Amino acid sequence: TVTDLVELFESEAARDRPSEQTPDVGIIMGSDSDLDVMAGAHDALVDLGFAEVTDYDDPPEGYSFESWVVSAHRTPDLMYAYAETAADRGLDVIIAGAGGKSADLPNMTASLAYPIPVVGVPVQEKSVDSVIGMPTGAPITAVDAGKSYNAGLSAAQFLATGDDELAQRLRDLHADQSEGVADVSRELHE
Ligand code: RP5
Repeated sequence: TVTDLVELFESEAARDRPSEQTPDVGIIMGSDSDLDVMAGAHDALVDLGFAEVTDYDDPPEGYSFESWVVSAHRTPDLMYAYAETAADRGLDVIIAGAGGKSADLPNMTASLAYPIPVVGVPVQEKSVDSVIGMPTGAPITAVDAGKSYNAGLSAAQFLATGDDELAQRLRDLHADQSEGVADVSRELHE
C-alpha cells in the first residue's frame, strides 16, 4: 500500500547507513505505463556499472540506483515522502519521468527535493513544456522526450564531478559509442 511505501522511505531515512550502502540515483516515474520509455535510464546506469537496489536489507556496495512508480496526481503523499526523504536516504540525483500534458512529477520533485538535482524525462512529446517549464529559483535539468538513456548518463555526470573513476567509465562508454558510429560509416563504404 501507499502507507507501506511511505513507511519504507521514512524508515530508510531514519537509518544511519554508510554512504556506500545507499542508492545514489533514484529513478521515479508517474505510471507503470512509463516503464518502457524509462527503461533507458535503467540501461544507461547498468552500462556504467551501477547495481539496482532490490532488497533494502541487503544493499549492493558501490554505485547503485533504485526504481519506483510514484504519481504526482494519484499518490501525492508518496511523492512528498519520496522527495522529502531523498537526502536522508543518501540519494544524490533523481531521474523523474512523466507523460501527459500535465507531467508534474519531475518538477514537483525538483522543488520538494531541492537542492538534489532532478533530471526530468518527458515521456511524450506533449510533456516537454510541462517538464522544462520551471520558474526562476526552481530549476530542473531535462532531456528530450523519451531520451531516458541520456537521463541516466546525465545523472552519472553529476556524480562524476567528484569521482575520476566514474568519469573514466563515462569516457569509455562515450568512446564505445564513437566506435559504433565509425563502424557504421565504414560499412557504408564497403
Ligand atoms: C502520467 O500520465 C504518467 O506519467 C503517464 O505517462 C501518463 C498516463 O498514465 P496512465 O494513465 O497510463 O497510468 O501521470
